[in-house]
Amino acid sequence: MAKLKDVLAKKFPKLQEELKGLVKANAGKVISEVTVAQAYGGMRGVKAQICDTSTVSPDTGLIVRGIPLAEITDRCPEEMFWLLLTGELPDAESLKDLQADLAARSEVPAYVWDMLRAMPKDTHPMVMQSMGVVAMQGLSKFRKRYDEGMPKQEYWEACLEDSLDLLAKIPVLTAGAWRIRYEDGKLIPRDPSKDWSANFAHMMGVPDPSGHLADLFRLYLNLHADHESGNVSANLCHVCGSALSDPYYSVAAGLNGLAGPLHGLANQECLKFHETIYQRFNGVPTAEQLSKLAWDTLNSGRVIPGFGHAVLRCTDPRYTACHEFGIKVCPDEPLFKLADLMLQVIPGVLKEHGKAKNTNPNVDALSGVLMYAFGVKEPPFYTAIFGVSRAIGMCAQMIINRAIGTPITRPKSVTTEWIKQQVGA
Ligand code: HAX
Repeated sequence: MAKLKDVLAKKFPKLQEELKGLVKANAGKVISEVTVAQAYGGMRGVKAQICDTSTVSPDTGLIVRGIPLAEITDRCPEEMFWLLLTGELPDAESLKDLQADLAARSEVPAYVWDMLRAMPKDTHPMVMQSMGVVAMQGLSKFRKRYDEGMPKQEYWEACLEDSLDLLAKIPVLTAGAWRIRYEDGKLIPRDPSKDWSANFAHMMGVPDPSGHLADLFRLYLNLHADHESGNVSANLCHVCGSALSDPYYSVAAGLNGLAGPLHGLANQECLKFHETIYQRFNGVPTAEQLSKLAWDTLNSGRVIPGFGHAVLRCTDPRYTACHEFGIKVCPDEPLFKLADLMLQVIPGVLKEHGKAKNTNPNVDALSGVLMYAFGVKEPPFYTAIFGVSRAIGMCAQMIINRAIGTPITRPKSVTTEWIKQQVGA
């Protein structure tokens, strides 16, 4: 049995030494160039940030510490956290120890519930989640120790402490937000016999006689944890944390980016898209009807949610894992059938349209459909579930960044006038 902190305490000094040597020996070597199109185009493809937890290959998708995602979809989110941080999967005893540690840290302060209850009834769940996280900033051990003069070598330990606290509390906070926003407001206490994701399902209180919702959460919260560090949520957390803002501030920054419709909110948009189609056609439309509707959407200047990706050029393996789950447990659900029709029709339409570089479905194409099938019928909540999972990756990346002394992020911006002079325009 190993304790996560002890494993990291052994690994980090070696990593620090290795990186020091690597940078010293190769400081001037060029690893990337930036074109004018990239500078104006969201820095797509510019290699200028380090992330060792995971990498996204355009052709195969997410690879976690060298392991393709498809090989670890049966693991639980706590194992994913351990893997992201250490590069290895925990043994059964070490996993139990981490789970017990999380359980002991899970209490959310009463003032947070008061704050959530005081919000207007129509507050978006992402606002509740983000504000709930940032409202707990007063608990930050990183902040307290920094104020006491903590030396740099100890940053990662304080960051780990805060991350464990935050990861323990965020499912409780988010399930509570569900209860306040969509149910009678009465909170459901944790069940000590259940693990992190099963407890999340339990505390939401959605009836789950088949156990499929708990299984779905376990899969979903595992799949969405990390996607290297260039995506909006991880990148925002990375930048915010680089100023030594503590994990509460930094994860909240990431969650605010996740709330954008081109990123994490796409799962809400996607389910709404499915619902609209289903209502309009009073069931699953024909392929021709769906194709026409997709063209109308594109011609009116809107995107088709759940398709395309900034990096991937293949079907997202996270989509594939959700699809396999759906085939197993709810193949006859009407919205699942519609999602399958979308899979057959939309890539062809996007190809003919000729703009999207990737016409395949992404992670958000199916997750809402599955949540809906098992009783979570409020699309605005889907991104908050994503947030519970993404906090895992954001925290893992932040702990490593504090361990390797990643400095404050400060790329150089240039003016359009400078670009014109540079290219001789
Ligand atoms: N529907 C319509 N148009 C699309 C499209 C889609 N699904 N995907 C890409 N395009 C368009 C882009 O809007 C862009 O158009 P303009 O040239 O007019 O600006 C063009 O095709 C080229 O885009 P791209 O290079 O292929 O893709 P980007 O890197 O610019 O954007 C997005 C990637 C994910 C934002 C994009 O594919 C999109 O908007 N998809 C729909 C929203 C969505 O599903 N988002 C979730 C992505 C996964 C994720 O991060 N989840 O959290």
